[in-house]
Amino acid sequence: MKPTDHCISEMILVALLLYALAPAALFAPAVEAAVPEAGQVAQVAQPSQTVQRVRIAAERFYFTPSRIKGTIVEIVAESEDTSHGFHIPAAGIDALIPARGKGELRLRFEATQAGTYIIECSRPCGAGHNTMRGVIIVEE
Ligand SMILES: [Cu+2]
Repeated sequence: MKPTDHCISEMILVALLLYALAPAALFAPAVEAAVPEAGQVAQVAQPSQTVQRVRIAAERFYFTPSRIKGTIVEIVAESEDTSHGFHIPAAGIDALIPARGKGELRLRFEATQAGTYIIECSRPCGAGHNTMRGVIIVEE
C-alpha cells in the first residue's frame, strides 16, 4: 500500500465517522421551512397567490401601513384610539375595528382580479374621517 492510499482511506474513515456522529439536523433537507404551520394556508406555486400577513394599526386618521401589496392578504387590524371601520367597497368587505383594548379585527382579503382596492374607514371617527384611507395593490 502506497502512503497516499493509506491517507485516502484514513480520510474516508474520518468522513464516515463525522457523518455518523453529526446531528441529523445537519443533513436534514431544508424543505421543512416550506411546510405550513398549523392554521396557515398552504401557498400555491404562483407568486401572485402568496399569502401576505399584515398587521394594521388604525388611528385617527390613518391606517398604518396604508399601502399593502398582495392578492391574498390576511389582515389583523387594531385600533390605537376609537373604533374604526375597515371598508373595501370593491371587495364587499365592511368590518369593525374595535376601539383600543377591545380586541382586533381579523379578516382575509382575496382578490379575484388585479387592480387597486381602496380601503376606507366606515365608522365616523372624527374630523378627518373622510380622509382615512388605504389601498391594497393587486398585481397580475
Ligand atoms: Cu373613521
